[in-house]
Amino acid sequence: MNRTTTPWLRPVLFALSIAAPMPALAIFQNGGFETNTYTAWTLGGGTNPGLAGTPPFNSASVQINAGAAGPASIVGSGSTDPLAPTIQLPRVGQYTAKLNDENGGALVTTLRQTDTVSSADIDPADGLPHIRFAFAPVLDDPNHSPAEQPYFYVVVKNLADNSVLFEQFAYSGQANVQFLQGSGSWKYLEFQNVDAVLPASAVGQQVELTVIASDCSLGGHGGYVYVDGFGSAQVPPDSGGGPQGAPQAVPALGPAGLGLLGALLALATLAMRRWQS
Ligand SMILES: [Ca+2]
Repeated sequence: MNRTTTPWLRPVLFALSIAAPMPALAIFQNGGFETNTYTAWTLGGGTNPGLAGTPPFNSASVQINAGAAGPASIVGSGSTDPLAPTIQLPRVGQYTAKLNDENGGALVTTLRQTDTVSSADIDPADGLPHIRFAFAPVLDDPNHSPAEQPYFYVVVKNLADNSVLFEQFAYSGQANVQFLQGSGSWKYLEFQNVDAVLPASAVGQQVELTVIASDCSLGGHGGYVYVDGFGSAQVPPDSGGGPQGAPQAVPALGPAGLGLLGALLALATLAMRRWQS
C-alpha cells in the first residue's frame, strides 16, 4: 500500500487480502509416478465376471467381483515391451505405471485418486479446467465375445453428484479402435494423449479418477495398460528416441455436450462480469 491509503481502509484491505484464495496446486499428486511408487494413489481390483450388456460399453457395464486385486508395477528407464515393441517406455520422466500384466486369471486392477479441481487446472487457452494424461493399452485378443474380452476403462466422476465428466473405454479387438498388431495374438496402441475438458463448474469440486485394466473374463488371457502424466498440464512429447507409430485414437464416450455447456457457462460468466464492472 502507498502512504496515501486512508487509515480506516487498511483493515478492510487486510481482510480482503487474507480472503484472497491461496495459490492452488494442480490436480493429482504423484501423477507421473516419479516417486517410483503408487504413493497418493489407491490400487484395488477383484475378478472380472464379464461386462454387462452389449457394446457400446460404459461405466454401467463394468463389473468387478470381490477377490484378490490384479497386479500393478512401475516400469523405469530402459524398459521395453516385447508384446508391444513400438511403445516407448517410460512415457514421461523416469517412471510409468503398469496396471495388470501379461497373465490371465480374470483379474481386474483399479487405480484411483480423488482430488479437487482448482483454478490451477484451468487452461488459459479456453478458460476451462482440463485433466490430461497418456495411456497405452496392451491387450490379448482371444476373440471371445466383446463382453468377455480384456479391456481398458478410464472415468472421471464428479463426487458431488456422481456424474460422469469423462470416460473412455476400449476392449481388445474393438472394431472402431485401430489396434496395432503386437506379438502373437496381442493387440496394443501407442501412447494416446487424453485431454478431458471439464465444465467450468468443476472448479472447487472433488473429482475421482479411476483407471481399470482387466483380463478376459474366462480366465485364460491377460491385458494391461500403461498410464502416465496425470495432471492438468499438456503431456510432454514422447521421451523415447525410437520410431513413433501414428497415434490411433480411441473414441471417447463423453462428454462433448458437457464441454460445450462448460464453454457456454464460461462465456456467460465473462459477460456477467463485464456487465457488473
Ligand atoms: Ca512418469
